[in-house]
Amino acid sequence: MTDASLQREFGQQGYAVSRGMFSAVEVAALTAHYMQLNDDRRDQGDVGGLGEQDPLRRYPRMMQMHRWDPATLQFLLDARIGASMQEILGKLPYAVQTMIYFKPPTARGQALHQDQYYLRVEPGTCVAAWLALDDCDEENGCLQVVPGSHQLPVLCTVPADPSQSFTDVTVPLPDGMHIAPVHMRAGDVLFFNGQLIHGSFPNTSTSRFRRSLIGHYVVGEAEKVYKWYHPALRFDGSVMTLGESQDGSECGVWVERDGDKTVEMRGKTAAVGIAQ
Ligand SMILES: O=C(O)CCC(=O)C(=O)O
Repeated sequence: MTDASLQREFGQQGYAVSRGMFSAVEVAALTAHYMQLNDDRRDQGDVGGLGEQDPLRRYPRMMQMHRWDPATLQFLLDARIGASMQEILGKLPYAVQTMIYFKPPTARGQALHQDQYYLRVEPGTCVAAWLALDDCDEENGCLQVVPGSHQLPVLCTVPADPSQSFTDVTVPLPDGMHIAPVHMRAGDVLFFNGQLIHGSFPNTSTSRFRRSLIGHYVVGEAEKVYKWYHPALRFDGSVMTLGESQDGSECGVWVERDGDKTVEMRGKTAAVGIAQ
């Protein structure tokens, strides 16, 4: 995809995939690096609420590794990601978060959500760069998106199904709203808008991991971000001082009007315990 079509697709659908941005050699090195980190620092992963038999207990998601791991910082500030972001957004964003998902065979997914619910960027929104470290499809729990949902405001959350999701909240979708799997090859990078509804279903494979390395960014116009995401970094690594956004901003609920579902801003966002 050319930079111009990346920008067009991102604008229309709320997401776009840049194919083969990272080489097979880079993907192999990153995968080996994070498997080693999992061996060394698994105790620092996100294991809250997982049962003894849960495969995610052995391979928990890790977050904010760029604060102590130079390889993750290098990924977060990668010039190729910066160039695509510049093309998509018209202005370089600030980097605020990293995550690695190992999603081993039979692991649960993460219920549908909007990242902006957590990052609470003001003004504007956040953007993700999601690097596939494995080929991914429905079998191993690829990312699922609701095309066009980036046009929606932030929705109020409801409880998620804990048999399918390791996180406990989701956003309700009206009947008939279309959820699309994003098939990717290792090395592809998916860019998506912080308002886009996305998540993933369980990994139903008994042998395939679905690892992904993720950077989250806030748009260059941002003045505030939620407390878990400081400091924000420019692509040259220098710190950009942003204010802290607060709990209690409005969120939307679906209501029926003239036979159609529409969103009304009737709720308030609550405190979020950890970064997501
Ligand atoms: O990879 C997944 O299953 C979910 C990732 C996600 O929600 C995110 O990157 O914001």
